[in-house]
Formats: sequence, structure tokens, C-alpha cells
Amino acid sequence: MAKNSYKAEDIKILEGLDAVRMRPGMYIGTTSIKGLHHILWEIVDNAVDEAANGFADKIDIVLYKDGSVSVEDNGRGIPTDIHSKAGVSGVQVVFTQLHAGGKFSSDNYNFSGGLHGVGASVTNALSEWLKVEVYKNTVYSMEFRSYLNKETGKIRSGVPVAPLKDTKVKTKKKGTFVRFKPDATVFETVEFNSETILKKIKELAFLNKGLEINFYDERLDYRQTFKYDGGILDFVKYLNVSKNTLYSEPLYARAEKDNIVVEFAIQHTDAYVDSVYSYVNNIPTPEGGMHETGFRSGLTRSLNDYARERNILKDKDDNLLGDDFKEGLTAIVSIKMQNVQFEGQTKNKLGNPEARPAVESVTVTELELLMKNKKLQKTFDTIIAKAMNAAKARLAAKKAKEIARAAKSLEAQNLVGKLASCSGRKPELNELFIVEGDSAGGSAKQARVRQYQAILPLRGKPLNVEKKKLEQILQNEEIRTIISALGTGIGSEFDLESLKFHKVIILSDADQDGAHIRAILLTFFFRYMRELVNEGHVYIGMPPLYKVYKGNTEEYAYDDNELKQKIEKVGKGYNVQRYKGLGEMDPAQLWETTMNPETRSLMRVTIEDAMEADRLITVLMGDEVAERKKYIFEHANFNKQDNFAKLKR
Ligand code: TTJ
Repeated sequence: MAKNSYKAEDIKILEGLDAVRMRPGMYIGTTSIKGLHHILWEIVDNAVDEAANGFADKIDIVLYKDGSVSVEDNGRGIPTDIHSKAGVSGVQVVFTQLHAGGKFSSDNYNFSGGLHGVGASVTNALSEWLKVEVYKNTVYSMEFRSYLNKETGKIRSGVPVAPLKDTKVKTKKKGTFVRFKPDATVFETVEFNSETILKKIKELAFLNKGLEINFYDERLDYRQTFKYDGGILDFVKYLNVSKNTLYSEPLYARAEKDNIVVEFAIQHTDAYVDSVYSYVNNIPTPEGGMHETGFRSGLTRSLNDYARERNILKDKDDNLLGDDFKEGLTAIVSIKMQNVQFEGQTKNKLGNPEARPAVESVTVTELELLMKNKKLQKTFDTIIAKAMNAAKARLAAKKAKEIARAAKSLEAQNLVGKLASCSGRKPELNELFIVEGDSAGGSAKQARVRQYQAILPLRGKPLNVEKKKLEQILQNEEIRTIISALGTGIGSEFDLESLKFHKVIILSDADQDGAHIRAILLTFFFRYMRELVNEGHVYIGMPPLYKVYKGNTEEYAYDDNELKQKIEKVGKGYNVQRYKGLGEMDPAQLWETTMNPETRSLMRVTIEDAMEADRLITVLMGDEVAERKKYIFEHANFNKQDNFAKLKR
């Protein structure tokens, strides 16, 4: 009776393996080189599981000249005794029963990978032959073969040549050895790629701290050993080897929560993208999933808490976002758990919802522990500083986007009412004078050459762009008029091609208010129309400070030094007029001194000038009181023309 049922069972099992051979794609996805490697990983996974559960610390992989490959571990060995239900040895069950995969019950293993869980029997089914040795005091041995059934004309897969045999040969070794030759009639190629294998082995060695994996390729007589006592900490170091790291030792932690073992390693670089790699039971999850989500939110939460505790983030500040902490982050998150469920089209994503809170909790708890270590304070401060920078860039980008959008809608409106436009249609020749004050604006309108000179008078100070919010800036009429007059748009939408005036000339008084207006305009250009400055389209008009005259002679002086020279030149009986503002000049004088291309003085604004103006505005208007005082002290007479942005005539 027992024997009969065994036989029936046996036949059913063999039919199972034949099914694998009939439709390999159903079990390993593909019969390409990827599928070929897949049947190797099914075997390697079993050995790695034994190691991951603490029963083995060495795995040898050999590629042979005959096209076969072997995997050996120094673990407990596949069970050699008769399996009570199957009535055959454990070894036979492992290699002939689909889904058995060496994991008889979860009592033997806490966690097991199994790349796709199809098990070692699939490897057997798709091999020409497979040999097993188990070392437990003596050497046990068994062999499987595929052969042509002459009666049916079909190939039978993975058939035991004989039951498992105790050879009685004594051995001091412990473990399992499996060697197989992939079936050339199944796969598109049966040539293993050692590079692919090496890459995967290296990853497995990183993921399993202290596990030694030896590789030997007999075809090339090439060997390499992988062993990382730092595990994923070494992995992170390896990933960052050619990058600029922000601190030398990666942060590392490992803890268990709700039967899930969580391990992570983190190190930041000066890069702007993140490289986070996650794994479940040594299987990569390139699309992330619940564990990665938990890790990222745990990281964000604990680092925000830290930043507040250290008062780097003030009460009024918003929390830093997950995206801010992503910048330059290199991390490995590796978890081990039971009943893994993969999701997504490619099954590259961890679906188990319970993984999320477990990983988040471990991440927060373990990071908080590390944060208490005074020696790591600098590291954490560096991480926060990096994220603060990222947040700043994020806000600036958002602002630029909003402003660009708003500017687009501005173009639709007609805001150039105050603008006295020019008639010429050649932007290369056209000049826009932005003139401080209505009275100077009036003079300029009278003096100009209408064909190529346009005048935009500014009433009062254009709004300080630094202190105000975006919406307020755009509500400011002066700024709106400038934007719509230039025609370029702003921020990310800025388009130099649409510029209507190739010279944009700021004309302001030589006093403190004038200097301020100039700085505000330069700051605006620097922030929102940087290219305009970069391409040399922004100028500062230089009205003279003095007029020296006698009879019909008139000489202008732009500073005190020049005044002395001009006085000498005009000679006895001279008169001096000091201009307090542009408005004191009549149109003819304004034309001659500041607008006539033949006689005027213009200074082209460089990007450094604009940057300096931006800094000045930021410091003068910003929150840093000490910095402001220092700046005012150092630039006490900042309304002097030559002190403003190093402009040279
Ligand atoms: C199963 O539960 C009892 C103790 O041994 C467990 C076991 O199966 N261990 C084991 C299997 N170690 N190594 C393997 C193994 C190694 C290779 C190379 C291939 C396969 C299919 C299994």
C-alpha cells in the first residue's frame, strides 16, 4: 500500500517537472540568458538562506568547462532522511517537488528568499543532469537526469537515477554541494556570463555581512572572493567610492520589529540625486514598496525632529520634506521577513503593508539612538544643512515657476501705459530708459530720440523684491510694467529672443534713494532675468554730479576729482552747479549728459555687480541684524556711484 502510493506520487511529481520543461517561461519567465542565470540563482538562494539564518558562512560557486555549474555551502545540509509524507529522501523532495524549494516549513528558516520561489526542482527540470552531495559525517549522493522516453518520444525531466545514497565515505565537511548542466535544448544559450554572476555575488556578499563567497571560472581560470564584514555599510561605502562624501563613516543600524529584521546604512554625498537601494530577503526591489516608504518617512521624521531640537529649524519654519533629505543620499535598506508579496508589473515592489510601519519605527528609533551619540552630531548637522539647502532651492524653483506663470498672464494685459515707447522696430538698436521720478521722466521724454529711445518713469521706489512675496512683487506696477515692456517673460519662462530693447538703462539719482532703487532693480534682474544681465543688456546711466560753467562754456564732472580738473580747465570766474537729482536738469542737459550716445556715460552691469546688489539687498532687508550692521559699516557710503558694484566708466 505504502509502496503503491509512493509510486503514484512519484509519477505525479515527474509529471510536474515535465510541465516545467514544457513551459519554462511559466516558471522562470524566459529561456534567454536571464532564464539561464535564474536557474543558477534558485540554487544559490538556498545556500544564501542557510547562511542568512546563521547556519553557513561560506559559499563556493564554480563554472566548469563542460557548461555545468556548482554551488556549495557549509551549512546543515539538505535533509537526507525519508520525508514522512513523500516517502522519499528530503533531497529527492527538494529536487523533484515543485515549490518545495528546500523550505519544508518555517520552523527551519525564519526568513527565506527564493528569488521567485519556484525552487530547486525547476533547476533540476531544466537541466541535462544534476548531482547533489550532502556532507554530514559521511558523503550522501544523488543524481538526476533527463532522458528520451522511447515509447512516447518525449523527454522526461529530472528523473532520479537512483535514490539518495549514503556512500559511507567519511568527511569532516558539512554542507550541500549541487552541480548541474543546463539543458541546451531549453535555453537560447547555455553559456553563463561571469560578469553578471560576479555582480550578483558581490551584492549578495554585501547583503549578508561576513558571508564569504568564492567564485571560480574554470573556463577563464579566474577566481574572486567576496566577503564584507561591514555588510551594507561596506555596500554604501562602495557605492560612494568615487563621490564626494559629506562625512566619512556611513550611519548604520539593525533591529527587529514585529518579526521583521530591518537593516539600513546611510551616507550623504554632494550629489543632487539620491541612490537608495532596497531589498527584501536579499531580493532587490528596484521599484521600492512598503519598506522603502517606511524608511523614507522614518528618515524624514527623525531628521526633522533633530533639526528642531538643535534649533536649526525654528518654530516659524516649515518641516523639511522627504525630497529635501533625498539630495545626495546614498542608502541601502535591507529587510528580512516572512510571506513576502511582490507587486507591480515586474514584481519589483514590496507589497506587504505591515513592512511600512515596522521599517519606519525601526528607522526612527535607531536614528534617534545614533543622534544621541555626541560624536555623530557633526554628521547629523551636515545632513540637516544639506537638506536645508535643498529646501531653499526647492522654494526658489517653485517661486520661479509661479512667477513665470504669472508673467505669462501679465503679457495678456496691457501694462505699458506709462511707457513712452519708441517707434523703431529693431530691438538691437532700441534703448529703454528706466528713469527715477516723474519729473526726470518728463525731461527724458522731451529729450529722447523717439525712434530708438523709450522712457519708463518710475514713481517712488519699486518694491523691494527680496522682502515681499511673489504675488506682491507682481502686483507692484513698476515691476509689472518693466516685465511687460521688455517682453521676455521671467524666471524659467524667460526668453531673450523676445527682448524688445537691447539696452536697458537704469537712470537714478546719485543719492541714497537712487542707489537703493538701482540695487532693487538689479536684484530683480539678477533673480528673475539673469540672462539679461549675463548677456550684457543692462546698463547704468551716469548723470554728472556737477556742472562747471562760465559764459558759454559748460563742463560736467562726475566726481570730486573730476570737478577739480574741470574748474582748472574753465579757469577764473567759473561757477559750479551741483545736481541733487536728475530732475534738476533740463531736457537739453539730460540729453547731453546721460542720453546722447555720443556724449553720455554708460556702465554695463556685470553679473558680479548684480550679485553684489542682490547681496546688499538681502543683507539690508533680511533678518540677520549683525550681518546688516557689519555690511553697513563696511560699505558706509554705499550711495557713492563707484562703490556701487565696482562700476567703471
Ligand atoms: C532544511 O532544514 C533542516 C536543516 O537544513 C535545511 C536545509 O535545507 N539547508 C540547506 C539547504 N543548506 N543548504 C541547502 C542547499 C544548498 C544548495 C547549494 C542547494 C540547495 C537546493 C539547498
